[in-house]
Amino acid sequence: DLWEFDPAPESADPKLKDRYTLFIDGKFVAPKSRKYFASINPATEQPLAEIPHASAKDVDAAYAAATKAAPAWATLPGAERGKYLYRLARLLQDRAREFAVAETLDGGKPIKESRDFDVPMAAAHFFYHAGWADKLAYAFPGATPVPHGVVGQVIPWNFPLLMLAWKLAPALATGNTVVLKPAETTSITALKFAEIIAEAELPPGVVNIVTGAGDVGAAVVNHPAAAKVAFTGSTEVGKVIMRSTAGTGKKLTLELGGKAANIVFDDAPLDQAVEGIVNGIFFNQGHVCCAGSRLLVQESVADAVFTRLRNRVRTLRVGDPMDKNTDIGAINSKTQLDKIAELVQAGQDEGAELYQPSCPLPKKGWFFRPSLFRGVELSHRIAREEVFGPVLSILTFRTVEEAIEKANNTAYGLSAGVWTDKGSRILKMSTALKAGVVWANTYNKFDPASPFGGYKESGFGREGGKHGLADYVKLT
Ligand code: TXE
Repeated sequence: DLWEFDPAPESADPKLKDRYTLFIDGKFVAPKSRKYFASINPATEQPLAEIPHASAKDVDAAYAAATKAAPAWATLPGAERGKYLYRLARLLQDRAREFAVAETLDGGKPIKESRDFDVPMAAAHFFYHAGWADKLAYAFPGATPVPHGVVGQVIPWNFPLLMLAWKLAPALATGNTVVLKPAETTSITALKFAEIIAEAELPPGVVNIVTGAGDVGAAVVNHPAAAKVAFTGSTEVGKVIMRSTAGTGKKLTLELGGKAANIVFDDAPLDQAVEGIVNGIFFNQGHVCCAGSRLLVQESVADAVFTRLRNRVRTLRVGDPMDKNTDIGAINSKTQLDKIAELVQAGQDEGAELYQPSCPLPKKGWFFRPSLFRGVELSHRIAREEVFGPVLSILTFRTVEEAIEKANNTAYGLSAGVWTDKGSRILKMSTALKAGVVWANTYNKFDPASPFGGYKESGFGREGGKHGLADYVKLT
């Protein structure tokens, strides 16, 4: 029997509809701690489900299972591993609607995004990496790629299912086994994905999912059985992880925060650019590490762009994430809402000019109006710190050189956007900008075949594409 049900854990709240279990060694198990916490629907502030708070013993059990499963998984013919990945992708497609609803209820993002982006992109990552599983020799000509063994992975709350796919798919394709921890505010789709792993009959222990807060994340990262650690989250925690793994021999990749410049030149198609700016900052409420949160606009078109932007922002629908017409859903947590409000206040205190449409907000739930700041200086906190919310800081420039200087004047370096009619300028900018991803005349365009990752304090390592595989193998 896969289900191990603890009939009366101390903290169980009878009001909650669902109680989830951990997934360890192919079994759905109650946490040894007997502790649970509630996952809250950010659009209603109502509890949705009980999530296990794993103890150190649960993390030990997960690593023991992953260690036991590692040799057989590593030596399984690549084509066989590929079949499992194809199965995961297809089973996710079969349950796409259920996953989209769960993602939206748990995280607050608009259903049209989880339905059209998160879930299909997650499936696409499994399909793409399934194709690599038996072709690794071609990815690394002249060398033999060997998996690290057991990988510890910690993921954030902004793209819960998609980040799980970004982490699991390359690890499994290359023959590693995994202990994964989702973020505490958004664990539901990861725990539902455990059901898909069981249904796909992956060998027990190949993937283990443990839930809980930062203490569980730290236990996953610092476990001696982890040969590699992959983390996506805040730069602050990334630095802690870098220090705690230093000298352990663990291979580490970090995908951290960002403060991307979205640069509009005066020869750009302005209507198209405005759509790209809106998508760049308001997609997923701005809870996006590569969000185009600094608009750099050439002075001669600054007023025209602002007017169009303001008119466009007035039409955005903020509210119930389950409504198919909603553009901006709920802010993921009260903590994040407070952080956004604090930075918006700082922007006003430092002298930038705030514009917000007067759209009504739902009475219950955590919502924030789309916000535009004009007159922002590079020294302002809203130009330097990651807001991770629907807040755009607008700066201006005169020359190409000034645009490059301002765009690179940040501790981060994850992504950037360039809007111009000149191909030569796109080429120049794509090498001059110190960012891992540079989009031209588009924004937030993703493909499993394209490597994604940062410069500077945005982290290191790449996810996606052939380059993403490299971080999951040793070359001998
Ligand atoms: O992130 P944390 P938070 C940024 C964004 C946001 C800020 C804070 O600016 O406002 O970070 O968000 C786990 N060892 N990003 O506090 O804490 C945690 O349980 C190991 C950008 O939610 O970094 C969760 O699973 N793990 C980012 C994951 O780390 C630890 C996405 C991320 O949480 C840990 C999210 C520890 N010591 C936030 N402490 C992006 N790059 O997309 C916490 N965790």
